[in-house]
Amino acid sequence: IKNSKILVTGGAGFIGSSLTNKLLVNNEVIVVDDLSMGNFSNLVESTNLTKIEGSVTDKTLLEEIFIKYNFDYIFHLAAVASVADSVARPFETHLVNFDSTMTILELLRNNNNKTLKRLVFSSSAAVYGDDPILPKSEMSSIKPLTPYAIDKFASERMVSIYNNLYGVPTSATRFFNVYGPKQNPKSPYSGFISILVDCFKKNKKITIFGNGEQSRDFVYIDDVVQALILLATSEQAQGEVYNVGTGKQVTLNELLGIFQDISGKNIEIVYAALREGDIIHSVSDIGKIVNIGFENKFDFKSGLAKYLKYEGLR
Ligand code: UD2
Repeated sequence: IKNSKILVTGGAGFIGSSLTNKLLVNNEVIVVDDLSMGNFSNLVESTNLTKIEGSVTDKTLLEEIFIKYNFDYIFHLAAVASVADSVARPFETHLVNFDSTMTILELLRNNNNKTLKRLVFSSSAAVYGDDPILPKSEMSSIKPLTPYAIDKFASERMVSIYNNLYGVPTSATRFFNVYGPKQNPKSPYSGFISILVDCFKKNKKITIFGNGEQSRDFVYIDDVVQALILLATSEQAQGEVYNVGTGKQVTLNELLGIFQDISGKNIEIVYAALREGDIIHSVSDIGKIVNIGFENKFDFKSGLAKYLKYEGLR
């Protein structure tokens, strides 16, 4: 993507800031973030960058932004990413995780979106729920089990329907477990790897919920940024949803072993009861996105090695 005007909601967060820093090299980027999990210090300084502190639930703010700018691309990444938070506050998180998508879609429909080439919505593997059939492909059954998963699925369907009915060009991703620099470890429901690194730096024990034999498809942030840009620019991707993962699963115990190998240090582990609602295994089928040109640049070991180098742990 070059010489474009781009909106990144949640652009100060983990995935949003990584994407924005990459886009800023050749484009003008407007970031909207309420700084609930993100931080503007995640972003590089650039004359191409406009930072707006505000919430995507603020319709007046979004209206003003859409009047001021004609975007070529929009990446809607702002969300309450904690599944547990959605269970505790279903109504509030619905405003962020679903209503904001509707607001953006309506603004685009009413503006006749003359310049927009693509809106990319970020959904989640949470839409698959706890169906034990693996790997999860885009054709797998959908079993959203939490307000978070319902809102992600509804948003993902809604952007597709605005594409089909109103000609608003959209695509959607279903992220598996994303990790890498700038992931905020502050919540107990932050990414496991960010919590592990944080515990390690602070000399704290890591708690493993269950026996550590549960597995996830951990995908490195650079590959996720690559996937987002691919979905924004691929003609074939218009109106479609894609898994973003590696297609490989790693158990938490394996992960700890690799972590200790790379860092050369031991980490103290405490075992606790399995988290309620935790799924045991999760892994993506990435055939669909590979078909449009995606290729992981990082496997789990090389991704974790790059992350630990960034953190100064190797
Ligand atoms: C991920 C997403 C979530 C949603 C979900 C869909 C992240 C951060 N969360 O949740 O937004 O999309 O997938 O299925 O990517 N664990 C520990 N100790 C800890 C923290 C976690 O043992 O201190 C375990 C946890 O019980 C789970 C595994 O580590 O078995 C991964 O946990 P997570 O919170 O990183 O991600 P997940 O898959 O629950």
